[in-house]
Amino acid sequence: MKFLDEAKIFIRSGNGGHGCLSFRREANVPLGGPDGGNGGVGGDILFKVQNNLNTLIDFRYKQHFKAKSGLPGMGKNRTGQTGQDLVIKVPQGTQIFTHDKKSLIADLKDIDQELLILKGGKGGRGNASFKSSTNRAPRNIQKGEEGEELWVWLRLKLIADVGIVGLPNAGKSSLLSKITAAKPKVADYPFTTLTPQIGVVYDNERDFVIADIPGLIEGAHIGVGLGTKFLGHIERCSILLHLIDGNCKNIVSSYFAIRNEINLYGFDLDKKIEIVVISKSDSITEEQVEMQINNLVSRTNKKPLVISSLTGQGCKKLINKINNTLFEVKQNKQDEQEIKNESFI
Ligand SMILES: Nc1nc2c(ncn2[C@@H]2O[C@H](COP(=O)(O)OP(=O)(O)OP(=O)(O)O)[C@@H](O)[C@H]2O)c(=O)[nH]1
Ligand SMILES: [Mg+2]
Repeated sequence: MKFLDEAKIFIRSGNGGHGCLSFRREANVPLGGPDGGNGGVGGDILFKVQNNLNTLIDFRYKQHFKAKSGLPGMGKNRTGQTGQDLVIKVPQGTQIFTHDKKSLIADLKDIDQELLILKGGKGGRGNASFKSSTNRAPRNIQKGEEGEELWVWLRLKLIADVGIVGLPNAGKSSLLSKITAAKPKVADYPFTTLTPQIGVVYDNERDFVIADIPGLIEGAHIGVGLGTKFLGHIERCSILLHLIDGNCKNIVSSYFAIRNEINLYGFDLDKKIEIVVISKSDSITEEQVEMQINNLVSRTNKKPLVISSLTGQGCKKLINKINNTLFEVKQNKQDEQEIKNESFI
């Protein structure tokens, strides 16, 4: 799966129903008069922010969205049925742009926020509504108004739950491809990954989104390597997964090289929960693993997890750890919100 943060879709509101041409016809009622009802209003196109969505992937499979048209008016002064609105569900943070991507139509920031984008066409007037003192039997009707249509771009700033950070070649993309369906480029040279990649980990309905960004090197914050321009993609993550190559000569300096860049970047990135992971365990001996762990713990007090994306060793444990941590983060956020609400009362 490619990093999907854009989708182009076609939207169309419903047409209004036509007005009806009809006259009252009943036994013993001569000159019954006009009784054609108005057409129904066409359905609107609305966008709604949905809590459990994280990507725009659904729009890869469906690009055309049309609201229902209003039905025509009928005799006996009956108004046509209103066309049903179409509510398009999008993830929080979705922005809607015009087809040329030049102007922003809407910025959907809040959960449950709902926004009307295209209004359905008005229903046409039936002949009954044209009746006047001078024209008692009008034969004119009005057609329903056409719905509006538009191609729009949806854009989503990547909101991953977990962001993988690490030096180039640490095995970040390999991990992403091991635990998600994403197929990022993996190669034995630094800066293989040039743009952020995203994947979804499906774990017994506790899914989470994980982002892989290009490797960081010392001085990234002043633009060395690919700089820190991709760190923006993980500003909203709850967890940073700090991956360190088990083969590295000095695990402590590798660890601090990345921590330093994170600290210097700002935007509270350094306050995020960090899970430290030693990668490529299959390529080193158990003694070397032990040594790397001890070195790291003695200097940083961080107990790392150990994985291999090649054999899958430790990956399940890592997923559990991430899920439990995400659960705690959500719980804490909820508690904070409740405390805020209580103090408000
Ligand atoms: N033996 C072994 N090799 C691995 C493992 N994970 C990654 N590698 C190798 O390490 C090299 C770098 O892997 P990538 O996944 O591209 O590393 P990256 O951190 O995404 O690199 P950049 O995108 O350049 O920052 C590749 O040659 C991988 O095959 C692992 O678990 N075991
Ligand atoms: Mg990579």
